[in-house]
Amino acid sequence: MNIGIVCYPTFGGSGVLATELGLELSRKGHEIHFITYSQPVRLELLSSNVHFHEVNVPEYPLFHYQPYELALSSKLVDMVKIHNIDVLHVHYAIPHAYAAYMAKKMLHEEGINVPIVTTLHGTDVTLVGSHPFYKTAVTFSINKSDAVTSVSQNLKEVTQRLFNTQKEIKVVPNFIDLEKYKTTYTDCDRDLLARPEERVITHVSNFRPVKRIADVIEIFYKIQNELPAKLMMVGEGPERKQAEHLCKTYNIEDKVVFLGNSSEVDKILCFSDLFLLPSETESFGLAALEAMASGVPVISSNSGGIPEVNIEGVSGYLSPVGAIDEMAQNALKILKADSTLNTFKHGAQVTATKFDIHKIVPFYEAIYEEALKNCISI
Ligand code: GMT
Repeated sequence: MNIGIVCYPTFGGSGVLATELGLELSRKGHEIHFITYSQPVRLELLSSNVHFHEVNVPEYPLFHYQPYELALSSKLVDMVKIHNIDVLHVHYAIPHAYAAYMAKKMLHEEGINVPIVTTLHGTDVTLVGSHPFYKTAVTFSINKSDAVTSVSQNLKEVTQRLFNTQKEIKVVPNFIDLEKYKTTYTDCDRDLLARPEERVITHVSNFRPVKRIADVIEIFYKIQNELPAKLMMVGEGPERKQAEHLCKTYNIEDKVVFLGNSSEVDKILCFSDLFLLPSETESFGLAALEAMASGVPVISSNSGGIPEVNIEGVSGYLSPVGAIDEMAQNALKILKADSTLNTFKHGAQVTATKFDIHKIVPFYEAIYEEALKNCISI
């Protein structure tokens, strides 16, 4: 199949997932066309069946806001025609599903019928999409997609509730390429970052308020009061400054390493002992799954789709949002004895196998096939 993938090309989970999906589909013999405003960060290599088409939005002084969805829909029309794209898979409803609908409509005028598969990733529904300024267009885009998927059962239920839509939503969870997370402790530069007796605790995110970065620091503060530990903060975002300030206030600056964005998260995870994800909400928590695949147990909040990924007492522990004391106590329960830590490491790795890329990607292929068969004519 010739598949067009539209996504945000950044470090965010939706872009990472869309990129890994495209790469796996290409390995399975499909022709993949990434269509977005810059080359996706995890797309290091293009090959004979992986292509990247840049969407350009020319600056024009009259426009206070540059019309990205207009440029994207024009580009989609061109790419579908030039590359005979069979199906368009758009990740994140805003504005991708909307732009794809416009492209579909324009193509229809020329006698070309292309199905649109929309994957909802979370904040496109929970935080942004349900805002009254966007809700009408997002509801329309969901209803007009040929197929809609969500990354967790929880996100499906939230979408149906918030958008009052009868549209069938298929749950296709995030997945992981387990091969990539097989690096062993000895392959990593642990010595550069922590002493042998220190437990290594890691957090990876885009440091948005929804991640509750202050909770990460406070949980770590309580942990390091009880045992030697280091905190690896991976990512960039609006809350980073405040987090650095908090470390100063708690006088733990020497124990917290801010590593910035990294495309080698697996190399940091391979020497981590614990992952913290105390998010306000999380449709799935791909970052937690990446940690688990590396054998890193997870201390998380119990909101959104996280309980579908992190299993209480097996891969880690879950607590109500903001329950910092409980999260720190649970972390210590895991970290204090090597034997307990090893049991949880094993539990995390086994739980992650449920989301093996080879089990999940065929669901998307089946959805494309079905969408092609039943493409809604407009
Ligand atoms: O977590 C983020 O802020 C990034 C965000 C995105 O849209 O890129 O991630 C969302 O999609 C991921 C992939 O499906 C999910 O694993 C994340 O849980 C979800 N984030 C939230 O719901 C906050």
